[in-house]
Amino acid sequence: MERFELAEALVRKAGAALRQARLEADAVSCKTGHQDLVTVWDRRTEQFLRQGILSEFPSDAIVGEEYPTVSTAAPGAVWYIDPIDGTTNFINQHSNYAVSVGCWQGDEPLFGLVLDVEADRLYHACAGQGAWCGKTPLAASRRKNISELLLFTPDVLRTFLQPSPGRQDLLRLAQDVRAVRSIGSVALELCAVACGEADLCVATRSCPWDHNAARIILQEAGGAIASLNGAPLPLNEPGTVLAAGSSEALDLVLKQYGMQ
Ligand code: 2AM
Ligand code: CA
Repeated sequence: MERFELAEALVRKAGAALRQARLEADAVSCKTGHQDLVTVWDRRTEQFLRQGILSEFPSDAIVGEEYPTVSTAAPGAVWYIDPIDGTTNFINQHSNYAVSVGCWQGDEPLFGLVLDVEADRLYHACAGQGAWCGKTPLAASRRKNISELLLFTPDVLRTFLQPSPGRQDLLRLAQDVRAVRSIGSVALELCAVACGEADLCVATRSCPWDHNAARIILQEAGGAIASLNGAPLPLNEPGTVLAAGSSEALDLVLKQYGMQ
């Protein structure tokens, strides 16, 4: 089985299991605090994905949220996996959470898959072949007037209410756009930009497993992504994210609100 076909089968199977999951109170624990949670289902699902990938591609490397990176000296490909992106939503809503799997060969994207589990919407893209939700091709927004843009962010508190020093311009951006919305899942918010349901996404902390699958989908849909200071988004480090429907819209936001 090729990597993409394997990934799709694993993601769909993981999603089916999560839809059936029922959370016991003791299945939830805090990582760094009461706003940073993990469940037995995050760990179980990541183990399922890791075992499925490594049984077919034992030389590949895996970077996931819940377990240490598995790497070989010269990995065939590197997989970035988030078993549940939007764990808080999984716990409180049982909706608006995703399974995210991205695969890269060195600096080159191979494919990305993001499953909106409860909606059973599978976003996917293979490099050079466009972005899709099921059989529907995705096209990101072409809007360029700031006052018409819908901005998504996974974290309203840290992005706008408690911005880091030097990022106060984010509040001015929030005031200038048409409206601000929050889903609470970086992967789903980037996919919302990819399909034109949002025009911008700002995340002040995002990890490789949060965004490395969805960034492929977004770019294949015509969108653009960078760090908040305009630098290229690193593949292997956590950081900030600014995504837009087009490189023109991204440049415009960087020019008017860019944070150095
Ligand atoms: P998670 O659900 O996989 O933890 C809103 O909380 C979004 O930010 C989610 O995509 C969430 O991913 C992510 N997130 C939560 N805590 C984070 C942290 N400490 N660093 C980076 N991303 C985080
Ligand atoms: Ca996660």
